Amino acid sequence: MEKKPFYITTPIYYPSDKLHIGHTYCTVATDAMARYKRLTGCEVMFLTGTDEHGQKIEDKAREAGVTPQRFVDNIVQGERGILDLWKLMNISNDRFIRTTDSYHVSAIQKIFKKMYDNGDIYKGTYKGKYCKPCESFWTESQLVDGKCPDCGREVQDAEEEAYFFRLSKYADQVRRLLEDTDFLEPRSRVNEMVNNFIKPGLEDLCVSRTSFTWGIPVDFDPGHVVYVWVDALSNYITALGYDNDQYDDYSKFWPADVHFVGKEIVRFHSIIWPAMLMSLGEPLPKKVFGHGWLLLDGGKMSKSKGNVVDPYILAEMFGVDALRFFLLRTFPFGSDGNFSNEALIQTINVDLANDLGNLLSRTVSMVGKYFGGRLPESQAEDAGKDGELVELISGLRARYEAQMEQYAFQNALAEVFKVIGRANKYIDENAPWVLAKDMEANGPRLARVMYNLLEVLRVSGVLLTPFMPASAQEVLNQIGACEDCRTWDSAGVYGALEKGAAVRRGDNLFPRVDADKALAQLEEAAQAAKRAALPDLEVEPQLEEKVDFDTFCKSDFRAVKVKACENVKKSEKLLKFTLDDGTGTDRQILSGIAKWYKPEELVGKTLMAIVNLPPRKMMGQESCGMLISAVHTEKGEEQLNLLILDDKIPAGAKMC
Ligand code: ME8
Repeated sequence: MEKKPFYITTPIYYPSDKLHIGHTYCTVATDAMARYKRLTGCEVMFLTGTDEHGQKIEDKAREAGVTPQRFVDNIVQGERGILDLWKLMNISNDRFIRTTDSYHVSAIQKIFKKMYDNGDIYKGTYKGKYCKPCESFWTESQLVDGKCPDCGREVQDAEEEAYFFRLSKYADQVRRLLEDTDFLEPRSRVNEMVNNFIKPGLEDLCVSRTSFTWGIPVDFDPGHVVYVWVDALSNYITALGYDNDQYDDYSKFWPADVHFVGKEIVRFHSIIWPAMLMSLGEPLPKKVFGHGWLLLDGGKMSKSKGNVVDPYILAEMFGVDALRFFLLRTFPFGSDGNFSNEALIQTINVDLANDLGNLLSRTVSMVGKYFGGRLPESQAEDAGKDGELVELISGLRARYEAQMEQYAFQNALAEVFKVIGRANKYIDENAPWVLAKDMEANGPRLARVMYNLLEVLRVSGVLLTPFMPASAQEVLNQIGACEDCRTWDSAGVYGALEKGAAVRRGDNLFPRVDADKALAQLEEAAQAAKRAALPDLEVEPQLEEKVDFDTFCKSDFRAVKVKACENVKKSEKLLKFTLDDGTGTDRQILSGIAKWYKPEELVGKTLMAIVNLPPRKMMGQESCGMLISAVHTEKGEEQLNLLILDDKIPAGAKMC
């Protein structure tokens, strides 16, 4: 029988800082859902990745003294980077997209062009607020108390040429989608979207920038880069092969079954993304689910507040499965939840060590002690004593499924742990140690008691697999579950385990955590991390990527003489040069070196420039090339020295 396709995604993460427990939460939830769907027999496509363009990344790379590409490569692929974290957390994604992947880049250019050609993207003027010291544009709504959200300083009115997407055209269609269908969940988020964004009037969206370069160039208008959200949202289709030849899964997996996203980016996914797809004439995803945040001390974790929780430290101390389990057992997925180390330790001790761990170790050791590790076939039921437990086991899968289908991970796990709790009570009610005193008379009855306990462990083991893949398999190994009784089908019935099941005692899967000791260790680790307070991922000085010789030879480096030089109005960084490049026509280059040079000291000097780069606009003025300088860091301060040539070298002399 053909498997039903199921396509699920996480947001693609910004590789600007190390990921923290909040990002891990979202990815673990998606992983649990993907594994659950695979268990139920679907053919799953689970996509995650990284969102690598934009001004923020460009700025961070500059601070680190490396190219943006080198910077993101390090955070994505470097030691303890994003890929390492997902490996550690046992994330089973089928695909990983990076928005710098070349197939994605060219697909975005095609998507942008399609929307331009169909009239949904047009050229206009972006009017916004400008922060001079940060050289950043902001919209009115991004300002904090009317000031720059980054540095808190005064902003001024500014304009730049930009492309716009006719978002306003789709306002009614998007509103109907939100109000009349169950596209967006939890439903409480619908009112927020409609009241805060649609009712006040959806404005067209600025979808290109000229004030920085680290983005996907608009190929028919160089100098403009595609707005990072248009680039990022499209990842969900380019990763399937939309407008590219890298993959061929679009017809199978699109529309997505669900996008899991954090609540602050619901707006992009439930308004802008459907409108973009409407413009492209493509089907809409079936659902967007906006999950809550993990808070620390009541506030959002953020690098700048210094209150992020490092998943590496927790996974290393408590184990990956315990951490995965805690995240989904403790917090309702649609709402915010308060993270604390105390809650983590308590969940491990109560649910895992006490309830599940004890049930497993007691059962396995009793089967070992009373039956030499293998149950006899002859077993005696006692309908009165077994009925309730058997019924609970038989109906567990259906109750769990109902919750999982609503992404209610916490409730699905609560269903499993209700049965585990009931089984522990069943041990006390049936007192196996008393039955064991007279094996001749009570052997068959004792065997049935043990069998029922193994069945609880079997069904629970199968249903816990999406949450704790390695530990749940170990539970199933210890109770001697055969392949056929580890399946989704078998989890729906009582009695799938063969009667003569042989158990094999293994390691204590969930050791009790000594809370005081663990909390002290965590405190120490947090202090050590603060002391270290070095760059998040150390960016090692490395050589840049190789370029082939022919490509390099196309670069037109030449001597240029400075005819005039002045500060650019409203900019603290930029100098404007008028240059003689040997062609007989003046060349204008803007360069962000005002911090190091005064205009007057450069007039008459002979510099080195690359002159065949596409023109860029900075602060509304065209820059045709780039001056060459050497950059290094001294006592934490960036230093820059222009490459100044001997005056006797004529303008236009080529570098070779
Ligand atoms: O938003 N608790 O990337 P991002 C729960 N690149 N979730 C949290 C969290 C917390 N404390 N902190 C962050 C972006 N997240 C874009 C997405 S998708 C086309 C582009 C979640 O790295 C956050 O809510 O800033 C978001 O869903 C995800 O991590 C990625 O955040």
